[in-house]
Amino acid sequence: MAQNGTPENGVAEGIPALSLPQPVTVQEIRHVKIFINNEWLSSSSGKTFPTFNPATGVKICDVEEADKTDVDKAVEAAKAAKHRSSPWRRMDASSRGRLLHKLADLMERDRLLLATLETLDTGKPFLQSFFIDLEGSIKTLRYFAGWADKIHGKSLPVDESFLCLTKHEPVGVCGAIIPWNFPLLMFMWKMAPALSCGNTVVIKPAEQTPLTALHVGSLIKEVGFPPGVVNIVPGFGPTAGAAIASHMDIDKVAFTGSTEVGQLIKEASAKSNLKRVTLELGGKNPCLVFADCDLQLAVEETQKGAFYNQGQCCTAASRVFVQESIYEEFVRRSIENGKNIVIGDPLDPQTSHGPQIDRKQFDKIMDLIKSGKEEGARLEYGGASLGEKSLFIQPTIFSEVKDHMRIAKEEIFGPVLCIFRFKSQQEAIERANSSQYGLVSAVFTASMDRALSVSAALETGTVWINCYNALHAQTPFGGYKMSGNGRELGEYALAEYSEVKAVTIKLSETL
Ligand code: TXE
Repeated sequence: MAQNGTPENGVAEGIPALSLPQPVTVQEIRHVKIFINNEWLSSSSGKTFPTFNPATGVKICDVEEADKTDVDKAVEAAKAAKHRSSPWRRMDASSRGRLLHKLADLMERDRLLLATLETLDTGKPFLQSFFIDLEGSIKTLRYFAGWADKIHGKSLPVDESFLCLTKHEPVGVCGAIIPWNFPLLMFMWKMAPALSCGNTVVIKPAEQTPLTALHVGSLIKEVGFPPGVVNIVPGFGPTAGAAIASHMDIDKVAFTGSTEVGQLIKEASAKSNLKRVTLELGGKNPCLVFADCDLQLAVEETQKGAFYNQGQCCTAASRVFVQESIYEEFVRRSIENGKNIVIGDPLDPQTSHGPQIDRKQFDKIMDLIKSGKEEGARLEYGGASLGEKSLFIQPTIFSEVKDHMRIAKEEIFGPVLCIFRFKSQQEAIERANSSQYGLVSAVFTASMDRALSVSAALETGTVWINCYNALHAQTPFGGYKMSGNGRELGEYALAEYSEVKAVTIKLSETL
């Protein structure tokens, strides 16, 4: 996820390790409680849950476990904070923007600590946390801070003697349910536009990775957001998450996670109060590599796309279609390139590949790798786990993958590069589109004509041309088909967090 084009897969060549940012030593995790009304609360049930370091299996700390009762409290706080007469709603739009900028400043100040916490909790390599997750989070905040006082309606020419004005108003209380693969970044993708538009939020981090969100809670308080504007309820999906999805006083929910849970969220919305829903779900993202491309660039970008964050990305380059005449060379170079990946302790800045998030994901990936071998794909590289109990999986490359195989159809969400063979452009487009998903795709070619006509034919919310994972705060992100509904980031995101009110005035006199 290059939210700004910094080193993605590890250490920039030639930079001595010591000049790189270094993780800080974390003696004690300070924020482990539920954050409501700018206060730290224990759970109503008295329960806590542990969070683990996936690189070592060692417990980091226990966190207070929010359930429905705590979600109700958080919603109560968020509802009061969005009331028409509340300090938040009466605040100038430009002051709202200033608070978001201040939050970005504090995240800059705590950047090393936040990157360290993110790495401890997720297992992602430290430099990726620092350069991608933190940079992307801060940029997202600043981008939406800039929008806060530029959100406005129109005056419309209408029939007869009327004047119609549109106004953009906040939706109200916005729920956010966050996954574990980009805990801080996904939090910012949802919170920043919500606050920019004047909403209040109740967010549930993933149960595997609550720590950076809770640290941000402390920064929200320090910045001086009015109480109740941001509330954080760490807990589990079927309890705290489901309570958000079906809450009668939550006006909108934004979810990133599995397609199955996305369907549950929509159903819960329909059965409760028809809250607005945006969903960012799975992908089975095709890359089309044409014979006229810059081959080395295509090898490196598709591989980064497949292995970045240990493959735990909705944008993972999971179906790489390579034109027949360059196929063997592409596979050969992919294997060579794979050898540069450094597997190790995610806190070591030299490491470019860490562990998977948990046992459930590890087992799912290993099962899919096994199915690839059994169904006749050729295992070219990797394919094994490292150590008995560890969650590390070698970057894995399969060639001769066929469309009917499980690894060609299911979201693997692990470090597995699947290379397919194609003959003609038309065939490649049809196979790329024959998926229930439609999140992102990529085209590698020297011909801009081809790139543009192929990108027009691809049924995905994003098409990258001669690049991969090029995400920016200014650019809308979201999926076609079962990859989701709605768009995050960019100006388009503002529409997801605003209601449009049409005010029509009868003119008594026309001159
Ligand atoms: O996802 P879940 P899991 C995909 C990926 C992965 C698979 C399963 O293929 O292998 O999903 O991962 C909350 N009501 N992605 O099981 O369960 C949960 O607590 C409300 C793609 O981790 O969807 C967490 O906060 N919420 C993806 C969030 O949903 C519920 C990122 C995501 O968890 C809930 C993650 C419920 N009933 C996984 N059940 C992406 N698009 O990037 C769970 N949750």
